[in-house]
Amino acid sequence: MSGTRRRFFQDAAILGAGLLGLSKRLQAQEEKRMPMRPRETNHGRTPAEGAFLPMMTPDVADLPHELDGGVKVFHLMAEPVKRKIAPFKTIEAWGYNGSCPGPTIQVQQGDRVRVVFENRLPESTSLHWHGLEIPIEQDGVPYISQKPVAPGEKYVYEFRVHQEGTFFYHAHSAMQEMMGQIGFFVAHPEKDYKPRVDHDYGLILQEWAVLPSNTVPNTAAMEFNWLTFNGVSAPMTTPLLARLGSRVRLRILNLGMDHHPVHLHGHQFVVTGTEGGRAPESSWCPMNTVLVGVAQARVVEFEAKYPGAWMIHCHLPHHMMNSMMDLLRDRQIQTADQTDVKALNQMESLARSVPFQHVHHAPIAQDAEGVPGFPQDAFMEMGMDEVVEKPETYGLPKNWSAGMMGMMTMIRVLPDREYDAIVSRKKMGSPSRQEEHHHES
Ligand SMILES: [Cu+2]
Repeated sequence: MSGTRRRFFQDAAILGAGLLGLSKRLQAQEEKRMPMRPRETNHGRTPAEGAFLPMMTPDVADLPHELDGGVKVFHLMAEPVKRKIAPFKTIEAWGYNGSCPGPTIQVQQGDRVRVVFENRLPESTSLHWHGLEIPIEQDGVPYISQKPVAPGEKYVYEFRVHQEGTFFYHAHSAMQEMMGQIGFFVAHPEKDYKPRVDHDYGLILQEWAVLPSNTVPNTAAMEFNWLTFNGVSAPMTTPLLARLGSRVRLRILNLGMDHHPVHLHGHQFVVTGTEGGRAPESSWCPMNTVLVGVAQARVVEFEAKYPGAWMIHCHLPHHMMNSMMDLLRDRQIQTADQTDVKALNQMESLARSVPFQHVHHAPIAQDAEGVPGFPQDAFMEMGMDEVVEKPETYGLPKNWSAGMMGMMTMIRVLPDREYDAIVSRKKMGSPSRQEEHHHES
């Protein structure tokens, strides 16, 4: 086997490996989130007066609030966070309330909001409310609008939200942003947008440079080897669910060093809003790929007309992959003196140690070695359906996870019966074992 091909065996192990399951804790949080949830979908039902359809942030919890004389009070703590972004890769990021990205804040236009902020980082920080029109003393810029919040100190932000739209909070310090300090701040409109949607989902786009044998992102790097939606790489990203025939809103938010063209399969969407709020309907035009620039949000809506598991992913080819390094778990691997058999064995032993139970690679031609350029994507596919199994993956085709890497998720458009079956599995809180999976290679 050629050296290049050997390298690809090893890369395959890594790229395939860069992927895994939602923690039980987060899943539990997701189940009990949104006490104000008025409806799951709008199928014939309308939300109660003053209620709104909450946005779901897959793999990230919502921040609960309490009421103090009509003021919605939130408690937010900046702190170091361990985040499992792939089965064998946990990074030491910074975030809020044990989560990276931070928990989602949802309010309604007109609300008065108080955020009691505590700094548990080893250095000073602050909170900036990106896109919100609020008094200068609430703007969260160190030295300009406030004193930096020192380690161990608290700071109280309070303002009325007169806007509607998809906003976010983040530390106003560049390196802290790249350590993961961001979260959604969604302001639902006083009156529902028209047309109304049945599902509302949020995705935060982040990128990380984590060197082999390291767990701490290198915030000075200009090249990124881990790409995440809501803090996890595919196929660890929890699939979005939509009823066949429903209307879906996706809010896509980017805070990193690159712009991401996010593409949806099988459907056309319209951009109905930006980080500045709702866009007039006269500006909507059909698309299926939207460029989400740094510090921007793009809100798109579409009718989920076609059943299937449809990809949602950044279309930059290297963002559809995970680690580009020769990295086997946390050690460098030797590529010399390898044979096909040894390389495959190495993939198998990685699979067992992670553990993802199955290593698959797609068939190759007999004369593959003789074709200049070979291999490209051969040997990158690694099925790990069981490791990333959760109710939302129930019923997907065998080895589905082999086709998902990096900044990628899917929306599963399901007829009522299948949709309801998954929702009831989520309510039971038990992942559903699928049929026995036999390893053919
Ligand atoms: Cu990208």
